[in-house]
This record gives sequence, structure tokens and C-alpha cells, in this order.
Amino acid sequence: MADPFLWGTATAAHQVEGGNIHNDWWRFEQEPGRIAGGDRSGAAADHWNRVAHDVGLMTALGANAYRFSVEWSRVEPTEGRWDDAAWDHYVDEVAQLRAAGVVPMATLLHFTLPAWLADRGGLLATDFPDVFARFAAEAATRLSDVRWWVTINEPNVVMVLGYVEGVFPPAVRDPRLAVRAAVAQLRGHGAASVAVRRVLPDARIGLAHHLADLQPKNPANPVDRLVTGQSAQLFNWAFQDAVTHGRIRLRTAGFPSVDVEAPELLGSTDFFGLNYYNRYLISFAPRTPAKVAWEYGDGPKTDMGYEVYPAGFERVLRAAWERYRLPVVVTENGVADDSEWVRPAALKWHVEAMRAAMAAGVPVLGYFYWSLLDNFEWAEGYAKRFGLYRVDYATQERHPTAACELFRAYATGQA
Ligand code: IFM
Repeated sequence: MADPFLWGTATAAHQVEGGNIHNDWWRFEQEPGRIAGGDRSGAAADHWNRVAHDVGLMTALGANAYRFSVEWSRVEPTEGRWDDAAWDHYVDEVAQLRAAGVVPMATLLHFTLPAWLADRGGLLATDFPDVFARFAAEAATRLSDVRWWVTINEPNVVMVLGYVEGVFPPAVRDPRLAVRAAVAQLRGHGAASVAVRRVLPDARIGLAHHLADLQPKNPANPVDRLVTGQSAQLFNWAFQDAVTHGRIRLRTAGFPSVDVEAPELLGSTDFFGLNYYNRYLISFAPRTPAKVAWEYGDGPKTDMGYEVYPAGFERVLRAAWERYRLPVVVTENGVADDSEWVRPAALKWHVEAMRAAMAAGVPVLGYFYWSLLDNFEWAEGYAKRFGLYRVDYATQERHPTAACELFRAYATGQA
């Protein structure tokens, strides 16, 4: 019998758990000016202490899946020493999910690195793939009831925001390091995939790619078209292309070129994880350092400033399938919306777009809403509310937003 469609929600450890004091982000947050409003992750949504309650929220939503991340710095706060109590917490969380009929999907790296690793180069440490694979093997061994694994969340975002724009740790702006970070993440993904599969041969493994719908601002302008193609190649496709070909090739104006064999990447993914939020209009901008400008379109906006553009969701779903012929899991999709007016409509339009892609033949295996709860939105702090459940951070109470009912209708087959 075919697996049921996965209707889930997604979170990441540092954004919801609270108290993740041993990673690079915690340190970064203490530096003045890094996070909007001077926010710090602090207690976040206190999910660490409220797992049972939050699993109840999933049940109330009718969800049959949940994507979460294992915080590496919790289970290995000091290099080479596992924290058994922290591992037991995740083992228990998986058991609670299973008992509630919720399929767990575990992400191994969702933006944060243990401080001990950051101190010796983070992704650029020469042994990053090895230590990451060691963590992956341990996770697969301890969480052997998890079948769905995401090795790395949005490696393209880490590359751009951490190493080009410098707004995520390690906060550098250097195209040479950006390319090295891309290669390191791919090598790490490959090593982690091998490690997970060795322990769990039935594991279903993927990367979660942040795909944007990139369109030339002026489609009649050949230079806009050219830079759009280049941007899409680097941002949307370079990582999975490397997996497909077992070869890492990066060739984008302004970045050093790379062309190296990586046979360990072949067969390292079973599905294409797709995170979709918006489109960008791309133009040639000769007077800017990057020579390329990315702008939002003029449709309605979310609190992130992103345009609500469901047509782009259908386009990237179709493009990913046409390019890789791998089943797709929508590992994230959602909006930041304090008003609570935009979320229900945006959810409806995006599910319709996904269904249009499916009707056109794209095999989508699941849809994970970002996010279950309001949470710490990285450099944007707490003002951006992505949750299906609104969190009152003073009391940690969760309140259903207007979109919960619609999500439940989808998850239970009523819509
Ligand atoms: O909150 C983030 C998440 O951590 C990664 N994908 C995008 C989300 C919204 O910006």
C-alpha cells in the first residue's frame, strides 16, 4: 500500500526549544546589532519543556507528520562527548510522536553549529564532513525509529547569508569562503547520508532546498535573462545538481569556479526537499558590487516583505521534478503574518498550487507547514510570526490562528 500523504508542520531546534546555549547562534545573538530589536533566542517557545503539549497541537491539527531538528550542540556540547540525557529527550520525543500517529522527519543540521566546531572553522574546518557524519551515525543509531531524514536545511541560504551577505554566523562577506562553505556542506551531506544509511538501510534521505521562483525583471532584456539563469543555477540548483552528477561544479560570475569529483554524493538522496516562500525579479545591476539585483514582485506582502506568489510554488515544484525526477517533499512553506489575515488565504493558494503541480504529474509525497509555532526567526528575531499557533512569549501559551481549521481540513481529507 502506498504511504499516506504526509501532512505535517515543521520547526527547527534553535527556533523553538529555548536554552540552546552551546551553539554559534547563541553567541552571535549576544553581539549588539546582529538581531532585529536586540532579540535573543532565550527561552524561544520553550518547546524543550512542552513536547507533550505540542504533540497535542499536532493531533488537534490532524497532522500525521512532523519535521524537527536535532540540536547537535545539545547532544554533543563538548567535542567527542555525547549527552545521554539530551539524546533521551529526542528518543522520547520520537516515541511521543509515534504514539500519536505522527511520522517523524529529523533534520540533522538546521543552521546552528556546536560552538566547539565554530571555534575551529565551522563548516570550513577540514574535518567537518567527518564530525558531521559521526553525529549523523549516532542520531540514526539512537533515533532508529525515524525513517525520514534531512541532512542539511537550506545549504544555499547558509552560503549566501553566512558567507556573502554576512548576516548569519560566521558573518563574513567573501565569495571564496562562500564557495568553500558550499563544497563543505555537500561533502558533509554525502558523508552524513552514507552514515545514516549504514545504520538504517531503509532511511529516506534528502536535502531541504530553499527554492525561490526567479524570474527576469524584464523578460525582453537578454542580460536580465542571463543573470537570472546564473542566479538560479547557483541558488536553486547547484546543490542537487552535484548530488545528481557526483560532481560539484560552481560557475557563477563573481565567485571562484569549482569543479571537483564527489562520487559519494551519487544516490545520497531519495527525495527532493523543497522549501518555498516567494519569487524574486532579477535584473542586471552593473553599478552594484554583485552586478545583480533581486527584488520582490508587486503582489501582496507578508511580514517578511516577501510577495505572496503561489504561482511560483507550482513553477518550482514542476521544475524540480523535471530536472531530477525525484519525488518531492515540501519540507517548508508558510508566511509570517502577525495580522492573521494573510495566513489562511496563503495556505489555500499554496495548497492549490501544489495540487496543480501534482495534477500535472509531480509526485509530491508530503507538505510541511512552516511552522507549527511562532518562533525565533534568526536575524529577524521574534517579530516575524510564522506559527499556525500563535505563541504568547510572556506565558508560553499557544493560541490557534485562523489557518488551523483549514490545515486540519486538508490533513483530514475534508478539503
Ligand atoms: O525560519 C526559517 C527556517 O529556519 C528556514 N526556512 C525559512 C524559514 C522562514 O524564514
